[in-house]
This record gives sequence, C-alpha cells and structure tokens, in this order.
Amino acid sequence: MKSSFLAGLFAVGAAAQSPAWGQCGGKDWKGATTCVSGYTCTYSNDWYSQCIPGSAGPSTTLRTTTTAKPSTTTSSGPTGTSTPGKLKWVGINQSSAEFGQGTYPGIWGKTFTFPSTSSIQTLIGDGYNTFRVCFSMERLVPNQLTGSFDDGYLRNLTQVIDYITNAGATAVIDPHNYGRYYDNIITDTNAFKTFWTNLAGKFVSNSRVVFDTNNEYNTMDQTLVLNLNQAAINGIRAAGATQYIFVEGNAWTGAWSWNTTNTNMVALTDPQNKIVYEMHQYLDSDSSGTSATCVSAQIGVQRVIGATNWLRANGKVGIIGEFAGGANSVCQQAVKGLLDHLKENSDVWQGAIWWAGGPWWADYIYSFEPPSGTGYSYYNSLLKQYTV
Ligand SMILES: *[C@@H]1O[C@H](CO)[C@@H](O)[C@H](O)[C@H]1NC(C)=O
Ligand SMILES: *[C@@H]1O[C@H](CO)[C@@H](O)[C@H](O)[C@H]1NC(C)=O
Ligand SMILES: CC(=O)N[C@H]1CO[C@H](CO)[C@@H](O)[C@@H]1O
Repeated sequence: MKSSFLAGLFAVGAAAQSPAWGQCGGKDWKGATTCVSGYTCTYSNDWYSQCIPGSAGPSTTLRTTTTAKPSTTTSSGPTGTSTPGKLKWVGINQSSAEFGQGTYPGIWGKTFTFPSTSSIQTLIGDGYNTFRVCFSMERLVPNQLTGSFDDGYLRNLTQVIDYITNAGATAVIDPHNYGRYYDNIITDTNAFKTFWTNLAGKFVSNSRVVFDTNNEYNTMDQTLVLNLNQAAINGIRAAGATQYIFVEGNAWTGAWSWNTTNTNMVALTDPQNKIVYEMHQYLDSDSSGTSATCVSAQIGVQRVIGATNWLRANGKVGIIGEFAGGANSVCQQAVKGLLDHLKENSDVWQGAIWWAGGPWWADYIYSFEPPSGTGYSYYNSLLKQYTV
C-alpha cells in the first residue's frame, strides 16, 4: 500500500500489432488493435480487449462501446468471447489484530482488537468465501521469532480462524509484518522457518486455512525476500501442513511492478506444488491505497496486465490479496474492469480480496465492514457478483 507508481504504463508506443496476451482495445485505447499471428483481439469488457490464442473469425470481436454497462452478472461480454471463469477465492481482508503497529504488546480493546465474527457472518451471507486475517508477529511471539506463543493472542486469533473455517470459508493467516520484526528487517531465514513450522503446526489439521508468508515485504534485498519466502514454505511443510501457501514479493508486492521487481520469485519451490503468488494493487495515482480517487476507469486492468502475462508465461497462479477503490464511478469502473480481467484470466488468477473489513475502520474510504462501511455500502452489490 505504499509503493510509488512510476507512470510508464501508457508508454505503449505505436506498435503495429499487439503481442500475445497484450491489450488491443478498450475505451480510450490508443495502441494497436490487431494481434500478432495466431492471436485474435478479443473483447473482455468496455475498457479492455486482449490478444487471445486462436485465429480470427469473420470479424474481430473488438467493440467500442461508449457507455458503461450496468453491473449485472449476465452482461460479461458478447457471445463468442472467451468464457469467463470462476474465481476461487473472493473476500475481504479482516484487519484489526495488527492495529497499533509499533505499540507492543499493546492493550486488547484499546491498541488492537480482533475481527467481528458477526460481521464475517454477514459477509459470508453475502457470498464471500475468503478472509485474510491480519495479525502482528510481535504479539504472537513476543520474545523472539523462534520463541513460544502468547497464549491469549493465539487463542483469540484461533477463534476467528476457526469461526471462518467452521462456516466453510477460507481463512488466510497473514502476519502483517512487512518482512520485519520489531521494525528490523528479518534476516535470519532459519528463525523465520522455525516461526512458520511452529505456527503451521497449530493449524495443520485445518484444511480451510491458507498460509501467507508475510505482508508486503518492501525496501529489502531482493534475494532475501526470495529466501524468506522459501524458508516459510520449507517451515510450513516441515510441520506436515499441506495447505496452500500465498507468497508475497518485495516493493509491497505490487502487481504493477511485479514483472520488473519480483521476477526472481519464479524460483520458489514447494513439494506440494501449492504456491499462489499474492500481489496487491490499488488504483490511486501512486498505487498506495490512500486516496479515493482512481487514475482512470481503465487503471485496474492496466496495472495488473503485466502480472497476468508474467504468471502465464511462467506457469504460475496468483491472487490479488489487497485491492480497493473509492466510492465513485471512475473507481467503480476501474474495479469492475480489474475484476472482469481477473475472472477472464482465471487460469492464472485465483481470486481477489478487498482491503478491508474490521470493526475499527470507522469512516475509512475503503471500509468493507457491514452494515455501513463506505466500501461495503458502495461496492458490495458489485463485488459479490464475483463470488459465483
Ligand atoms: C483475548 O480476548 C479476550 C476477550 O475475549 C480479552 O479479554 C483478552 O484480553 C484478549 N487477549 C489478547 C492477548 O488479545
Ligand atoms: C511489465 O508489465 C507492463 C504492464 O504492466 C508492460 O508494459 C511491460 O512491458 C512489462 N515488462 C516486462 C519486462 O515484461
Ligand atoms: C491501504 C490502507 O489503508 N492500508 C492500511 C492498512 O492497515 C494498516 C495497519 O494494519 C495501515 O498501516 C495501512 O495504512
């Protein structure tokens, strides 16, 4: 949420033909509208058409609609376009147990709290099946990474996790630590591995749990980020846990810069072959997720297309683990464009998790806390369409 967005996404040039999987149309698109041989320009939505393998039919499926479509589940494109897939994980970040960053251990009910299970129940009723539960490592293991757990914090965290998974949903266990422990970059990969062996051991029999190695590594050595992720994977597997693992990259795990900053992450290995690349993407000018203003109605797709191509080229799958937009129509179009793109590329994108729900977000611009959070009020009717 803090990455800086260095423009450049519009530097498409005047290529005669768009490359494989490249953009080839959409509202305001000024680049090539035909594809290299073997690919057909295929309408995805009003803001985005893409070069998909296959030879062209009698006419290209490129459309130039000028008005936004109403958001209904049945209007996902003309017949003959690629069949939209289904996203496996769609849900809401549950943020609150990590509140009070820097104040450790802090006071329950004052510095931090835990997500509201009744709010989670409401969201499950809306159709969401995935909740990323943020917590702080300093509260869970107060003394050292390899040390013992704080029983009270673990119990409270486990109650939330169990509530989610007993309801049939997926709980993503997210140490919201930015690759740091007490503000110091974690460099001891063995200790990090042990931390994960210990934590995964607590959830080894809960098949609806997903492990997220750490939230938003940033301004760290790139090889260290790779090694920490691999250490987490090794630690989790050493505990005997077989669930999915979400890995995150450097530079706040931004999708827009993934193909230039995090390419070394391709080397991660998992004996279970259950790695999912978690990327975050906000739609404001600097991708930081601090403004309710989105750059344009097209920005959602534009910021993730490079990551889509990277995942596919490398045979990987990913998830947008944090995203959001302000409660206004430009953001709504950008969010819809992003989600349509993920769904249409569901061979590589497995889902999307909104930032964020949690009882203490008050009038936060993206709050997805029922019943009246700004994001929940404005986006629930759109977002829940992607749960089916
Ligand atoms: C855990 O939650 C209980 C309330 O259910 C609270 O009294 C206690 O202080 C909490 N402890 C921690 C460490 O979060
Ligand atoms: C990375 O992705 C962007 C789109 O987000 C694209 O313009 C750029 O060409 C890609 N770079 C590489 C090295 O693949
Ligand atoms: C985008 C956003 O608002 N991020 C906030 C999420 O919550 C953390 C605390 O957990 C804040 O530090 C971020 O600014």
